[in-house]
Amino acid sequence: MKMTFRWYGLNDSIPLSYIRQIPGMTGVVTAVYDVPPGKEWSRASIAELKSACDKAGLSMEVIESVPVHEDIKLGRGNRDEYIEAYKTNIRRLSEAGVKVICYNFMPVFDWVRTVLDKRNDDGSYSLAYREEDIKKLDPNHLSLPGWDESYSSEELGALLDAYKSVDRNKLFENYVYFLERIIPVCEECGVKMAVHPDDPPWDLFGLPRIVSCEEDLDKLFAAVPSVANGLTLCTGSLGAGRPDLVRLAEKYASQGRIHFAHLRNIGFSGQRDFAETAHLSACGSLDMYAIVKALVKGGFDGYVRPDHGRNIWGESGKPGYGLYDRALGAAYLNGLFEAAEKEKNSK
Ligand code: DNO
Repeated sequence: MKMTFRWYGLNDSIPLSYIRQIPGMTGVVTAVYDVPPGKEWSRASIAELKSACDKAGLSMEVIESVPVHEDIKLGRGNRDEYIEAYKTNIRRLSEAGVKVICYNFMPVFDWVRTVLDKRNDDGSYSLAYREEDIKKLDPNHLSLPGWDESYSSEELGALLDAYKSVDRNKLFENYVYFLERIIPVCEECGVKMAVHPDDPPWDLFGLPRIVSCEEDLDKLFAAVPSVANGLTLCTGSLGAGRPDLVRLAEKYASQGRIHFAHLRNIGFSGQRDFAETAHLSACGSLDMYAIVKALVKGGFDGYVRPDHGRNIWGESGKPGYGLYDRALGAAYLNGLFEAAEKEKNSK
């Protein structure tokens, strides 16, 4: 296992030197943030990030994300142009030593929460999701916390309209079309794609989501069997759908499909209501030790990062991405891996 930490590039308020001081930290997970989806990342911007990481003594082997242009998901006529740019990005990133690319295939929205600053009893703040609050929202006039509103309301309306003719099957077809073109490039240059599951793992605002559960993942891997077509096991995202995460972790790890793991805990307060908690098993609904043991048992040897932390100790960090609670998460997860790996090796 290689422990990593998400870092939002040179504008991140958390310096690389702090990240380096977290015990066991080997590298960062980052991206070029100032290029719109579907465009090429210049070699110079990739090199700038890489050289900052090198100087800090941290690797840059995982990119999160190279976003997929909506026209690829919609299967529009000009998708090939965006797919070509994606291939170029894969090649350029591999030249810089990148091994894994985390991305998602969620239409329009990435992760969605209804609250970014839920105050917990201990005075910390967490991200949370309440289905009832989502139902109250008008998708055409959305104001979602954390969503950067990259579209004007006209653009968003047009996009939502365009998706009316894209059902689950069509979206899946478009997904396979994309993978069939990029996976050979990944194989050629030793890069693994690691899809991030839908977060939360159900349809939102009438938009289909097709990477939500075991059945979806099995279908995806059967359609494009190369192991370069792999998974980011995000326990909080997949876990919100209440699958047997322990079984899934072992199953996909033993298939060699898990290239990256986002480990975090959530606490349920209703069937589709949850809040993000501290990483510790006792703080939430997921058994993090059992999940880590299952990963190790399945032979997982990929990258891990502590996912979303709470805001604690007066920090007002980017929601989910402050320093302190993620550092505590990394220390805890390192402990779980040490225990699971030693137990495995002693058998
Ligand atoms: C949220 C993240 C996601 C993830 C993307 C990957 O905190 O886990 O935004 O980076 O879905 O493309």
